Amino acid sequence: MTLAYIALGSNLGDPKQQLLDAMNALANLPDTRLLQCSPLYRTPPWGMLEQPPFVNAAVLVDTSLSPHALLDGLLEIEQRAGRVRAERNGPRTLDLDLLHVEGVQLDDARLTLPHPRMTERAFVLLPLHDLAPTLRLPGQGTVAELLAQLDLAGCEKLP
Ligand code: A4P
Ligand code: MG
Repeated sequence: MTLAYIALGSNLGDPKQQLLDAMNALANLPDTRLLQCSPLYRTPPWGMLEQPPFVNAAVLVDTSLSPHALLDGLLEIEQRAGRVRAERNGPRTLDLDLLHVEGVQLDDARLTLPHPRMTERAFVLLPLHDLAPTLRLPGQGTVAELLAQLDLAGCEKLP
């Protein structure tokens, strides 16, 4: 079994419910156990600013799926949530990104690990920090160190 960290985000429909449903779907992936869920955060849109605020979270799973099979599982859950791929950084019902898989570094046509843009995004590192502050990303420092360099303005933990 391998530990894997997954980021969840949504800003269309009922984002909070989308994330709770997605956590449930992740728990039901084959050969996978959901170990931990972060709190949910409301976060200001990053990248494309003219869109609704996001709700973001992160989870830790233990899985015997390969990283690519896990990615397929994530894409299928996004599809079931009605995800339509439109513009980059644009609004979405559900985005599931594979952040880090223990002991794995890879970069191919379908998958890059660790996720290449995670270290610059408070909406990713803030919930990840709740799960794994001392997690060290290859060549980049710990989650706590990386988060300390980011602007958390407007990010708010949901009750
Ligand atoms: N792919 C490669 N590596 C990975 C990986 N580690 N995890 C490939 C997941 N997918 C990976 O994904 C496109 C393709 O990337 C996948 O099919 C897979 O083969 P996508 O979900 O369409 O796009 P993306 O990589 O998520 O990039 P995109 O659409 O630009 O979205 P971003 O960059 O993730 O940004 N603001 C806030 N506050 N909160 C947010 O959650 N999200 C975005 C989306 C923008 N602003 C935001 C938020
Ligand atoms: Mg994605």
